[in-house]
Amino acid sequence: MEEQKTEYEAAENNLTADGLRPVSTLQDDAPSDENRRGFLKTAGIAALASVVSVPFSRFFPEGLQPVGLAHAAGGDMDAYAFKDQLTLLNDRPINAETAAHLLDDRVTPANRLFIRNNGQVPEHALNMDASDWKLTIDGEVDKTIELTLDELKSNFENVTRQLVLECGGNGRAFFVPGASGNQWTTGAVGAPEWTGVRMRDVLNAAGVKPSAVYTGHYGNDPHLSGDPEKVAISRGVPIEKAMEEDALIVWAMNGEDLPAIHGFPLRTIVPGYPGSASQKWLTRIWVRDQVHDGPKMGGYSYRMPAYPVAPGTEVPTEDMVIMTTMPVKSLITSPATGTQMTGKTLDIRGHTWADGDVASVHVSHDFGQTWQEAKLEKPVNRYAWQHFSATIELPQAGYYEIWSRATDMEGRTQPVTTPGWNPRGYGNNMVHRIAVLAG
Ligand SMILES: Nc1nc2c(c(=O)[nH]1)N[C@H]1C(S)=C(S)[C@@H](COP(=O)(O)O)O[C@H]1N2
Ligand SMILES: [Mo]
Repeated sequence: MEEQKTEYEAAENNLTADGLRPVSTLQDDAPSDENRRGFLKTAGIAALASVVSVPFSRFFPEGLQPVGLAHAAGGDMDAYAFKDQLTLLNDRPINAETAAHLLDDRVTPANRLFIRNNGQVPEHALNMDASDWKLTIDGEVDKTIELTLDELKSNFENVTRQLVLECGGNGRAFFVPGASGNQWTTGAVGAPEWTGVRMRDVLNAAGVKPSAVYTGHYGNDPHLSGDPEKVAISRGVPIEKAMEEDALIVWAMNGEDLPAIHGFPLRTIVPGYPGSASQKWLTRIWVRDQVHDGPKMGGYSYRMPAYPVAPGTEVPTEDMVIMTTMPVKSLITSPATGTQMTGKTLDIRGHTWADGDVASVHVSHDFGQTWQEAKLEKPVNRYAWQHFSATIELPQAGYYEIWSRATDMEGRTQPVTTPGWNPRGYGNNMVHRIAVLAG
């Protein structure tokens, strides 16, 4: 791959496919001249500046934040500072996504994992202080239990798994008419390696009663309003999902403590479900005898129409049902969209995931008129993403879109356009598209 990379030049002419932002200008390994590098390294700042409008911020020296920006969202911005070139969609609460080519690593590094916050980062997390941390399991259990972090780590079998975390709203930006919420394009997804314990082991230690039907997860992130009575978000999953082998309570990402902004010291990871089931700053799991009704479980939040609706329909909320499994998807992570190549032979690679294994990935260079099967690797474990690669011989010099389309074990495949419009723009798993110039 190294060789191919050096053949590429980032296109200067903002190559885009419809709905694709040009990310060629963010590619950190392609251009060589010094000015350009300077620009590239401050691209993150430029992205920040676009939110609060700091003129000329793109010329700031590397590592320097424009004055006033660091405290735009209190200490939360400090907790964000370690991120590498994410696209900031909102700074209060912080929401940021990762350009596809920055997700090229097999295991997503912490500094390239998207951020989805509904509230503020709690103070104890900002200070990386877990000394008084306790996790409570209560509700439909034989006995309420309270565990310290040390007890959690030593009383249960520790497991390490690579698991995909994806926001239910990933892809929202492509729906027409648009849906309110963070305008995620393709980057609200990642697959770090998580270490923790199985949720079921912890629930079983409390003794799950037959009356249990759902979990309710609580963290201690302050509501945006600062009102201590208000909960930023509290979602849960059917008890059968919580009892699955790969539903975890974790304290580490890629072998290190969870970063403050990703839930230090503890969070759930419920793979296969929308990311909102993976509660950060976890303090309590309330086992419920009914479907959990915490904030963001009702209305249009993480819910889809029970039947197909015409785009723009005002669906009555009683006709909305809770999203469960996330659909099959793929992402081309190399080359970056907007790449200009010198030859006509294109090596591409990326990741694919589903609720279970992916059966196949196909790629197209002609808008889906013909498809070629990609090489697909097995996942390192269930719910990890799988890697695919392909060599595409382009017929002649010119502009191409490269599409990737994955198919799951049930034969469900990614649509070439946005699937089922819904009020909040969830579950968009349309094919991934990048643009390249050949020759
Ligand atoms: N306590 C708490 N947990 C939370 C959230 C939140 O705002 N507060 N956001 C949820 C949503 S919607 C998503 S997609 C994931 C994002 O996890 P990340 O920020 O670590 O990528 O966290 C989930 N867990
Ligand atoms: Mo989310």
